[in-house]
Amino acid sequence: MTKSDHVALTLSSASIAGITGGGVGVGDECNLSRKSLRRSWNQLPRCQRNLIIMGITAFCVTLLLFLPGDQLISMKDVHLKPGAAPFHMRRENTLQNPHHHPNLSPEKHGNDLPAEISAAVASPMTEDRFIKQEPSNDKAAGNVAYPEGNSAENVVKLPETAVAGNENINGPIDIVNNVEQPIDRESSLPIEEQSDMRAELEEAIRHPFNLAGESIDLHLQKMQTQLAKAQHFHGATNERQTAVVAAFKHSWAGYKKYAWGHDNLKPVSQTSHEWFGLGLSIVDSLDTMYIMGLEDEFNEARDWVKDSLRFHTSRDVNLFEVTIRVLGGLLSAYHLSGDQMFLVKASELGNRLLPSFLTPSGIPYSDVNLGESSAHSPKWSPDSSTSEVTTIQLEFRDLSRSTNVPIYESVVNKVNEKIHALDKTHGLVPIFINANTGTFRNYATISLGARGDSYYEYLLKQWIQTGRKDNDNLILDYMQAIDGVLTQLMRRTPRENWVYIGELINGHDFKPKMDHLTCYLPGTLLLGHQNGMPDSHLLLARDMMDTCYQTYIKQPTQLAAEISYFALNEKDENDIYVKPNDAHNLLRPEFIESLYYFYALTGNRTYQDMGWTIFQAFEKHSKVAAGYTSLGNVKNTLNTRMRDLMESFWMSETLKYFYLLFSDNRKEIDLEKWVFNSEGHPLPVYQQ
Ligand code: DMJ
Repeated sequence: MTKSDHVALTLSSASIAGITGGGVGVGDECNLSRKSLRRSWNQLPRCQRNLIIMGITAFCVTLLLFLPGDQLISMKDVHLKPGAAPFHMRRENTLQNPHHHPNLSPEKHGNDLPAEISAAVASPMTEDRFIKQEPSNDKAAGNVAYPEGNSAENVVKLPETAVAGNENINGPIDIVNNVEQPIDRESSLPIEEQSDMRAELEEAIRHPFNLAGESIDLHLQKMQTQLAKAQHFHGATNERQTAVVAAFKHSWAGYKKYAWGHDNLKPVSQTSHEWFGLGLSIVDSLDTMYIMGLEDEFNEARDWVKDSLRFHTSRDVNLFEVTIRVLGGLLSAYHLSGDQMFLVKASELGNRLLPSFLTPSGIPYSDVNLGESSAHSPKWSPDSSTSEVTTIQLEFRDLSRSTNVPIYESVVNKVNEKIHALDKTHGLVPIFINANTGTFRNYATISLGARGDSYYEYLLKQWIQTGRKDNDNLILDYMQAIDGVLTQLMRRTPRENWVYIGELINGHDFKPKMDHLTCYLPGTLLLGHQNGMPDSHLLLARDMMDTCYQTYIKQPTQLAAEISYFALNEKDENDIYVKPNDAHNLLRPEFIESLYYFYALTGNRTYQDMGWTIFQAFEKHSKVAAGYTSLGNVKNTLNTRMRDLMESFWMSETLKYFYLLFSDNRKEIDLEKWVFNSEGHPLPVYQQ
């Protein structure tokens, strides 16, 4: 028989069917056909054999790709014994088991993607560690091409097309990343200290009304000498400050009349808005009233805090928001007024926030139930926002220093250490982090706007709070991050040369988009420069001030939009533009905050004039009968589309920074002695 005969015989499916369907006994028949097939196969030219193998492989891959994810999952559930599947499938199996971790369930994950894609987004390092934890009989099972180390070919990479251009934080990337990764149990603390810390943490959670094993009151009585002393403020001294105080009083009156005890005022409908049920507007406004010299208003707010602020309701709250607004508000009121009641409340709240830190990695969960002493990841994602877990440190540290109880500072220092140890992109961080694994989400956006902003702010401010030590990781990370901003995120517009900070979508694709939130940066950069940071920071700060101001005055209302875009080249009609869906203004403070730092640190009154222009724009477009409202559209003076919400940061931050900006005494708050938290609450600077 010639080779070609064999080819003709063995490759014809009809022939194969004929052999297997003949009258010979089944065993013999199979042996015969197997031998004949093998012989025929061996006689095929190598290139034909390769072609056939490639064809079969392509067929199998196509089949797998078109099978829906749930079919894949059920397939593996049925067929795969433990350790007998490719590693990504086995991990998927673990994921689907809701008992694997109390905070993970299939519903929470919503992971209906094929297992391959889920596996593909896990980090290389993580993937490698996971493989090493698998049972050793996998190899014997013969189904796994087992990687031995962390070599390039062992790394499963996400295909570019799977993520490119996907910028929706609630979109497919979130689903893809609903993957539990291995837990990093490493800690820089020695084992005994770790378990001491854990015991202290659990003790504080079990007894929210105690400090260091005794009642909060008793504990604070014993440390009487260290308690805060009241600061003196003289009230408005000029017309502009008086106008700001009037704006505050108008806001407060509306809140008092229509929303007293609730979180926020809805000034158009003249009703209230509840978020956490913690009287946010009252607690957030305490120090503003104290600084403005509004004694009556301060006292009525104080009485409400004393008699009505309770933390035992079973309700999920956001750790970050409650920390910066309520814990920060109480601590600041305590330090400014010297009233110990605020510290008592802050201590109880601090204890009730601690369950967030009971995570495998030490990176806190985003949501905590104050009444139930439980915490979990956000409902929509397994990840916490990076800015949120890194913007609680000033407050927790201050609580420890004020009460002489170290646990609050210990838990946030641990977060600092964890974040410091993670790989970054030129010092810049992805905007999502997993509290279970302690790792950043792969391919997450890098931004100095939403979910990234105050990571950078708190690096500098924590360093200032703790006495500005040389070679401190906080300041080293800050300097590296600002270098990253300068080299990776900063751009100029083509015609008018406006400097702006863009974003890196998926961690690498530049997008010329800047949130209004980013306009806190010039103020922080200037504060850093004042404290010894390089001149490049100052130059960027100045340029950013100009750009942020443009985002206001280029709009017909002279109010900035939530998000601005910038021309990449001359084909774009305008150098700065706003898309219709981004045209809202929420009464945010960031640019006013930066104006305040520029005035306070330079004494240049030009910044006051810039602020006055903006203050008048708020008066014109946002003021309504019962307060000040957010707007839906800053692009049309005749159609501003009032949104009917006055967020607590209007009274806490925006009006406070306006008031301090217009002060005749630019050191009304001495920035050598005080550091503002992210919600505009001044806290004392410590010597170490
Ligand atoms: C405030 O709650 C804080 O300033 C926070 O850091 C960012 N968002 C708002 C104000 O815009």
